[in-house]
Amino acid sequence: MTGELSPIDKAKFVAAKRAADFVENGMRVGLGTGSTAAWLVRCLGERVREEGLTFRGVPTSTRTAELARDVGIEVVTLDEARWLDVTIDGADEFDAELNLIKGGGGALLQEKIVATASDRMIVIADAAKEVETLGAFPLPVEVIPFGRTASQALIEEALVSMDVMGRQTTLRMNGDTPYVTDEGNHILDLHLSRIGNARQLAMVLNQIPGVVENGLFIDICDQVVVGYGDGRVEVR
Ligand code: ABF
Repeated sequence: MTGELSPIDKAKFVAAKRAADFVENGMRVGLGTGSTAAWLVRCLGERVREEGLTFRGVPTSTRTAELARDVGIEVVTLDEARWLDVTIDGADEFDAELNLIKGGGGALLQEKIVATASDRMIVIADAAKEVETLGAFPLPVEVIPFGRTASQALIEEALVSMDVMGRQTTLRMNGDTPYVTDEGNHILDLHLSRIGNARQLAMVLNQIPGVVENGLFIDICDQVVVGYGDGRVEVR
């Protein structure tokens, strides 16, 4: 399944493989999106095929749903599962309090809904994702297409009033057209460099009309499985 991996892919793989061992028969499991989560889905598929592991997976994107079905995982919707035992997902950044920036992969809305409908959320990440203060990674904010420029202006105004460092906001593109999420929305990336008060920023952003959700995951993650390029894994 792995072949010859680069150190970064090895780090993602070993974190994902360790986290896959947390899944037990009969569980309902949220399946994240992104390259690290894709390793998780493949590892779980291997356990289904080789050990006869039985569980139901709730994917957080159409990409993950496709991969999960391909590797033999039983896929159900969140409404069918109702509540989840655990969600395992990647992240763009995590800090010492296990707060996160997510959404670089464009799936933050379903990821947040699924993670908050779970008893436990576990992040799998390579060690480069750890930061002292969140914000070097552009913060994704999902907005509805209607009146997007008005929402963008209000976000910029909010950033000024909060005295956040770096206030540039850019519309995520897919070639010549705006990137469209699974929910038919657009994504604004906020280039902030450092987020002093992530909790407050998350609340302020979600008050702005047109904003559907932001990529700050505060007090949602319970555990991080960190992988290193030499194959070591740490569970925190
Ligand atoms: C998802 O995938 C996202 O929330 C995050 O943006 C991204 C991480 O991607 P990767 O695992 O490819 O680094 O988990």
